[in-house]
Amino acid sequence: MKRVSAIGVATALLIGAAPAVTQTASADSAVVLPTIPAHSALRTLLSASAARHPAGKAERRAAVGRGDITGDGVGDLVTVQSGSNRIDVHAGVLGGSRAFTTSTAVGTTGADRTWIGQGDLTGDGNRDLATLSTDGTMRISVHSGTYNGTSTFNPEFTWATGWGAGSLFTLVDFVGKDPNNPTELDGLADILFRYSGDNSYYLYINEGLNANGVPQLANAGALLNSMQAVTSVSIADVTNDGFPDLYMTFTDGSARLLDIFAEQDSSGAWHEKWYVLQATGATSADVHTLVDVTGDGQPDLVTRVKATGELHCTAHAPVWNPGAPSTLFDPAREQLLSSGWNGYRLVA
Ligand SMILES: [Ca+2]
Ligand SMILES: [Ca+2]
Ligand SMILES: [Ca+2]
Repeated sequence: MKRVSAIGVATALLIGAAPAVTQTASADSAVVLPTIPAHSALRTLLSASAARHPAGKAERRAAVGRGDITGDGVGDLVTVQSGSNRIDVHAGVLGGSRAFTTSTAVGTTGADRTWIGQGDLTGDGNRDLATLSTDGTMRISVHSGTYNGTSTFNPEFTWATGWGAGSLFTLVDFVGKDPNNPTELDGLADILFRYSGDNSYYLYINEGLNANGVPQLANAGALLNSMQAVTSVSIADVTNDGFPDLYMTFTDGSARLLDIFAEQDSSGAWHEKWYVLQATGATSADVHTLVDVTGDGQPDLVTRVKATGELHCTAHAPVWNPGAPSTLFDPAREQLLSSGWNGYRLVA
């Protein structure tokens, strides 16, 4: 694993030359699906997990908690308003229609910000904010520990530069920092992103804070190749196996799920599998995020349709059925949460 200082990210990206990408179209797909490179962090993860947990995935331990911003343990949304660039937190409320209807301004960000993300970068259980500027600068605002309007987040600071070639950023506790036991999540949000230089999806592992309180990153390399047809990524454990799954939408309008620990062969090795959750229409929404709205502990699908300003929720099925993947987020269960969301240029 290549260790990088936060400021060395851009250099690391350039040095970390990706393997040659072989384009292969899956037989059941009109789009190129991402593939896991042969000698990648994920392959290592799969084999390490098989060695450590030969009896199966039920032994893997889930995240200690995904954290939130308001402090009640229920996931929240963050937006940046068009024009004013005000940052609002929309409080999650379990049980349905009142979710995200109460908002609180927590600050203002720059007009040059093209992405905002939320995740616990410091490991205290409170989600922090990260933003990306058009010049490739990533800044973070650490949660103060108290949810209190504009004092909720400490002043932002520059975390790293050189991220301009990245897209589809996701902040999520994807692996634990202990290389001997990566499937035990550590509560530290890692960062995943597509690099335009090779269309691969990279994982930078959060190794915790340095003496100055700045999260340190280690480049774990490319998780996936051939990400060019992907239009959004949201990561959460929706198959209930204790390890995050990757929900993606594609240029053909499909929504698909990559379950990393889908099947175990007779030698104990794990294999990933793609599932089609929705064949068409998924890209009518421009924001897709996985957060528990109903309160059953399973992530629901929350989407924003910018054209109508509507925020929708599709409740997670009671049980993940790999034989009927389209039932996971059955469009028949889709509900309107609220309107007026077209005024936000960024949603996370
Ligand atoms: Ca909350
Ligand atoms: Ca935090
Ligand atoms: Ca982590």
